[in-house]
Amino acid sequence: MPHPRFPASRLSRVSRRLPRGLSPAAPGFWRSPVRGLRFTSVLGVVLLVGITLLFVTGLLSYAAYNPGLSPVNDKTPDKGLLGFYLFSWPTDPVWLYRLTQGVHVTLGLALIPVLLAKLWSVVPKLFALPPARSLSHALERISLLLLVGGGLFEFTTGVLNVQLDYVFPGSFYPLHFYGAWVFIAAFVAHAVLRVPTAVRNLRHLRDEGHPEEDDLASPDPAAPTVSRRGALGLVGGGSLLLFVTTAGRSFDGALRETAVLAPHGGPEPGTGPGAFQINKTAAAVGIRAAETGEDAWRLVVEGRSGTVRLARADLLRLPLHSSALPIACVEGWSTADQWWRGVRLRDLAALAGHEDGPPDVLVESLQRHGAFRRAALRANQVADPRSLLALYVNGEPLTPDHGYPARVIVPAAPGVLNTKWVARMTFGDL
Ligand SMILES: Nc1nc2c(c(=O)[nH]1)N[C@H]1C(S)=C(S)[C@@H](COP(=O)(O)O)O[C@H]1N2
Ligand SMILES: [Mo]
Repeated sequence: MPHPRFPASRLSRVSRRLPRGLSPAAPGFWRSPVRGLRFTSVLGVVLLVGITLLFVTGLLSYAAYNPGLSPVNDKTPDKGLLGFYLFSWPTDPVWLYRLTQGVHVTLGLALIPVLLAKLWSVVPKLFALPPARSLSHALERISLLLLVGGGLFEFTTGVLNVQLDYVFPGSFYPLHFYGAWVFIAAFVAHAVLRVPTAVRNLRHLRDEGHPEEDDLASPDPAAPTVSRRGALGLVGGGSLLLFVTTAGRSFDGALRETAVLAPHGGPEPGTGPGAFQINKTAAAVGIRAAETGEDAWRLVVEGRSGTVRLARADLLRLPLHSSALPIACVEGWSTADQWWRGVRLRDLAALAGHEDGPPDVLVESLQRHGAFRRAALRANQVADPRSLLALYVNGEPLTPDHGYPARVIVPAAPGVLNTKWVARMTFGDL
């Protein structure tokens, strides 16, 4: 019997607006008419391509650190078998890391709307009961948990690292690296199971209505407020917006200014020869002018034949060479080629007694604290004639923020290997 204060006509109006089932496990709870196999399939195929590219460029980035070379470079010491693919990172082409890491970070950010839309599109399945109908169903659901959890984890840690500038001191790399393997294992299993369905559904993208056996479509859809194509357009528009407000970080000049969402985007800092992106300023890491002046600073070079101490004036008397090389940071930003001038790393190796082909080198900064005060370079990087201990950039002495009095610059390497404010170089097989 209708409640006296709610006449039958009003009651039915109210109940029409309420979801039929109140529990999210009830099939009628999720009523968006956009959900369905086709919507999920389009997003799934985009993610299949995108995440594969993210995984490959991510593994490349890890390899670019040369983690097998020295514990100093190794951000993931217990990688074990997962390091099976590591190789000596090459020095050609000089823009290699600019490209791989620019793609990794820009694509990762641009895929966020696609990932979220994909999760939204399958969310009813995550609530479905019973939790498992059979062993294979249970396994599938566990793999889905790893997939969803792994995906959210990888995107979140990546964004935090790029946006907040090292919120995970030293621990971001293992988290992101192990997370990537868990995620990709679940992703491959999921892709193998689902790609055939997705492809079948994409063939009929233009058809209206829902394909047969569409277990993602609501059995009781609400009236549409946006078409499926409109919803896809929104997701694509969101991705495009993220793309155009991020990609500029990999370029100079006017294009960089379009990178409004990126922490190291926007206009170049300052003007003049040192006016290109700075990772950490001298002040930020506690480098004082008193320790970098002509009287105070000495470069200590150690090698087979002992120890050599050089003032900046001594370095300037050695043969100087120029190289046009970019800086490319793991955070995805990079600069165009800058003109560096300085002493070849291999000439410094020779000075320390390694005339017959340079070995690896451990480079240490004046900087006393922080993860990036030391880095090891492989013999192939030391041997490259373009690898310098730079004293000048763009025709002027290095600015304090770019590493005065001397910094390393190596072709194709991640920014982190280009140690600033160098104080000591130890040549020898590491
Ligand atoms: N001593 C020292 N060297 C360093 C760093 C640092 O924090 N300390 N940052 C590294 C990183 S992560 C990058 S990307 C480059 C950036 O160089 P730039 O600031 O001259 O652009 O410097 C590298 N060299
Ligand atoms: Mo960096």
